[in-house]
Amino acid sequence: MRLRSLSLMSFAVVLAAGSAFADRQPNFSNVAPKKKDTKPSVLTPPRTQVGGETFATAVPVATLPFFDTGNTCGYADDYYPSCAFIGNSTAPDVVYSYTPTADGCVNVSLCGSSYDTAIHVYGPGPTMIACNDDFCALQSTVENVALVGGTTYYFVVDGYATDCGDYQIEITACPAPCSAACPPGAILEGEPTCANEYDDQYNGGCNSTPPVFTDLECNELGVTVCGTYGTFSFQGLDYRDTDWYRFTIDTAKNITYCVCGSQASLIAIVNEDPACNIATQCIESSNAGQEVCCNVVLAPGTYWLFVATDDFFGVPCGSPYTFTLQGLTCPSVNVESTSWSKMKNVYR
Ligand SMILES: [Ca+2]
Ligand SMILES: [Ca+2]
Ligand SMILES: [Ca+2]
Ligand SMILES: [Ca+2]
Repeated sequence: MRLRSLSLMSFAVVLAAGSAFADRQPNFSNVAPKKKDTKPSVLTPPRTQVGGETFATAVPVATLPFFDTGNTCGYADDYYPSCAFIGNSTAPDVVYSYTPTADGCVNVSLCGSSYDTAIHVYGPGPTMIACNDDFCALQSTVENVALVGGTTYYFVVDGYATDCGDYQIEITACPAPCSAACPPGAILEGEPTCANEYDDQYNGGCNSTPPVFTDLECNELGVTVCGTYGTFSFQGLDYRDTDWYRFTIDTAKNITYCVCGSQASLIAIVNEDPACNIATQCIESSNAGQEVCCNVVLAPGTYWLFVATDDFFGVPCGSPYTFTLQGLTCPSVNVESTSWSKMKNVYR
């Protein structure tokens, strides 16, 4: 399973539940949370049994995107999702096959299924190349599965332990990569490149003392900012560079915040709060080189944009990202309302 996706999901759930600030704050922190035990990722060869739907009788996928529904309960247990269960999982499974004509990459989602699913992917032959148990609650997704043209791959819809039920499978091509290269005319972040023992007092937002932000000015054409981020160690702990930008709107505006990060990124739009009680308008994560956007209609007020690496270690400092902010139009001068009053007087 992809840990960052999982942590994001728990974060979103925590936010929705509106629990105490103390529970939420670590998710925007620049310091890594304590490591959790994870399931072993040892790949086990598929455990083939007699009968049932197998690689040999897999349902072929002709083109992407592909969507199908079904129920696994009537099938035999032929394959073993080593990421989903330690021990003798006997959940029945269904197999789809796909032979891309060219090299590419797919995302496979079982979100929308009604039981505790697992997804595992094989190819060439019995080589497991991806496996996920829980991504969207108890349902499963694998992302960015690299495929080689001309090779046949097998997607196994499976269950946790002995679980079976109604499933939905969606196989889509990965989004086209974005470029984190800085376009001409963009605003440069200007923060020093992080390094071990770096202390971010530049735009560390609620992770700086006192909180500090980079202010963004309104621009009818949109705001483009080029910045850098990364991870480092500080007094023996894992940290990441978090960048917080601030803007104010005087009327409700439709704001679109899109980030292209060279690394897996976490982005958010946060309500300003002097006490740093984090309440998000939007939170999203992305894989490296894939654009991620927040689009929300915001009430008048001041907001923070958050961007950081999704990981707390292993990301080089100085890794670039570029973001655009659309909708941060300038306050209208009071001419319109005056004219409207005059108009009303004219037609009264
Ligand atoms: Ca199975
Ligand atoms: Ca599951
Ligand atoms: Ca930075
Ligand atoms: Ca920073």
